Amino acid sequence: MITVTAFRWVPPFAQGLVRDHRVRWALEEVGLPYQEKLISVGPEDQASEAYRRLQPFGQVPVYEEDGLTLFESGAIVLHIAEKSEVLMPREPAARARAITWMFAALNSIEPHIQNFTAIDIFFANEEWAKLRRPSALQMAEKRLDELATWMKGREWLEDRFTAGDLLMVSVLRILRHTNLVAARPELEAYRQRGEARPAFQKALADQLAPFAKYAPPRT
Ligand SMILES: N[C@@H](CCC(=O)N[C@@H](CS)C(=O)NCC(=O)O)C(=O)O
Repeated sequence: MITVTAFRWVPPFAQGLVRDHRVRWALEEVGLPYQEKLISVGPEDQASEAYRRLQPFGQVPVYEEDGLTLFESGAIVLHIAEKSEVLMPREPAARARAITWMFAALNSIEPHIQNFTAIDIFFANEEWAKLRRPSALQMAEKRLDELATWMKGREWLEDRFTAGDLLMVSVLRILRHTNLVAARPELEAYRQRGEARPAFQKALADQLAPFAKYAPPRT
């Protein structure tokens, strides 16, 4: 049985965005059952020697399958995608294009979006963050504009949904605290198409379920 490690609870800003969602989504798309292993945010689980052997950086997700342990959501989604044509075309050129878009999502888009989002979520009141924010926003917007141009007249990044779309939509969702995606109709429609997939919705519900159960008591 496949096991995916996820957090038992995270603060609201992260709920629905934790990177195990991408892995759950991929598993739902290809129809592979899995069980979740829930860990706590904080040193007890994340910094333990046992967990670091699974995930050197103490992060989620971790993926375990028949003695194979993987970390890095992109690598895990690729591993799952290789199991089914649903996420990865068999034809070599189409496969290479799908993988290209996986890297584009994680290398060319996500770092800028994440950098900008971290400023807003974690450092908004810091003086340095106020100075840095405009240029971080500019870089994120540049990439979004370029992606929106590519998406004109397209339903998916290529001629069908692939693991590249799964990661790209996941990355765009990180900006949900802004109107940056909504302001670009091609990207907004694309995001909505991705989120409308039943596999996406199931994965989201499954990530959110423990958060309600393990929410810390209100003070
Ligand atoms: N590049 C990694 C990033 C994983 C990551 O950032 N995980 C976050 C949750 S979305 C995490 O575990 N954060 C806690 C921490 O870094 O201590 C991946 O894609 O798997």
